[in-house]
Amino acid sequence: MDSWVGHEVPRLPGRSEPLRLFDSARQGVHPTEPDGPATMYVCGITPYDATHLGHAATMITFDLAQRMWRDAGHEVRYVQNVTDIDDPLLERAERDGEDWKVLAMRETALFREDMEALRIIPPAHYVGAVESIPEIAEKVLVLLKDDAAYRLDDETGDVYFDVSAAPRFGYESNLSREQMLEIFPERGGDPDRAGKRDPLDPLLWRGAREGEPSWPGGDLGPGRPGWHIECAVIALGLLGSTVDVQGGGNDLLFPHHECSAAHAERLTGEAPFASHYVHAGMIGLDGEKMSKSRGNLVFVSRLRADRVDPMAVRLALISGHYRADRSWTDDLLTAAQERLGRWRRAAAAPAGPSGRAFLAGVRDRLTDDLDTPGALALADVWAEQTLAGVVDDPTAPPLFADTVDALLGIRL
Ligand code: 5CA
Ligand code: ZN
Repeated sequence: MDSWVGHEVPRLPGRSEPLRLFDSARQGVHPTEPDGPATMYVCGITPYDATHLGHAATMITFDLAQRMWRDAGHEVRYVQNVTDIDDPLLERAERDGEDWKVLAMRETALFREDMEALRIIPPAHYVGAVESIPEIAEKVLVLLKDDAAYRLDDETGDVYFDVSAAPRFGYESNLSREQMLEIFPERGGDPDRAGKRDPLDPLLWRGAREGEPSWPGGDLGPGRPGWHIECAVIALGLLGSTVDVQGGGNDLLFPHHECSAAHAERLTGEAPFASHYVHAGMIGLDGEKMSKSRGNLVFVSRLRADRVDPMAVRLALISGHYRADRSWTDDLLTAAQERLGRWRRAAAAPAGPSGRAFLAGVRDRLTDDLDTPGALALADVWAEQTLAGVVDDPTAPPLFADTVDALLGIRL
């Protein structure tokens, strides 16, 4: 499907050092080491509601990674999916008496507009689950033939992955079996389904049901794909057998990323599927996770409709570190609006303290696991000194503006 439209990214003098990121599997910060182009797969939206600030924060996180890789001289191959067929989408369409396809198209279109407004560099491939179904069905058949999957012994046609076919299962999330069993049903899993070999076995293919959309699955029979295999197959098809980064919010740590890695590794024989599993913290409102099911959402499109500058929204979201679960508040937005105003006034000044030193400082902070609070603090100091009239370098204000544009995605 179509991605969104990108913006020109200013080129900066010099290069940054290799980007270091926290890998959930190894539980530590490690350098990314792209071999040729940097490859990244990010788990995108399930389009049954508008983009909220949590989605936006996660997309901004991986946008920053892409910006740092580019700044280090890498070509970036970035793929993002849209889960445009899944239970939550069908349930919402049913509740609202709407066609699920129309709902998905509308919310995906709104997401694209939000991403453009937030100056997120578009992925090279923006891929729907629906358009990937033939490829997914083919890979499920491969897993079946390989004895890594099995058909339930009933009339449903449902196919499950056998987690015993993944000897390292659990390495990505570092959870104990007890913890996995607790989380699995909260995140779409069905541990109590009769006939499964292991309660943790995830669904690969859901056989056609009366009243539900289904697609021909060849030898699999008609049905639709499970969630984790969707991301594994899309990533493998477009990025090769391993990726530098698999990304998403930390709600995807388990079972989603654990299972998609297990599927991918079984299909390719190569492990780990991702060199870095990178997880963004949850954005909450008033101390609660922002989620469609809780109904406590702040939509990017709503803020845009209220004429809030998207750059202030972006700045507010990156004022905290990407890995921290954090809350959206009115004060956070007000502070970002004031900060943006100060930076804009400073960028318009005739001169300021060294732009090169500022650029080096921002590169240093962002290559260190995307330390945006550190980078923002440097920009605050630079702006403060400029506005106080520490007149020095006339090339500094344009370089300041280019640096925050290219590396932080904030257009002044
Ligand atoms: N379609 C699947 C991924 S394959 C999905 O999780 N969709 S989603 O619409 O629920 O979320 C889209 C992306 O935003 C995911 O990466 C998810 O981890 C992230 N996300 C969801 N809620 C939040 C939140 N409150 N804060 C931060 N990120 C979030
Ligand atoms: Zn995913």
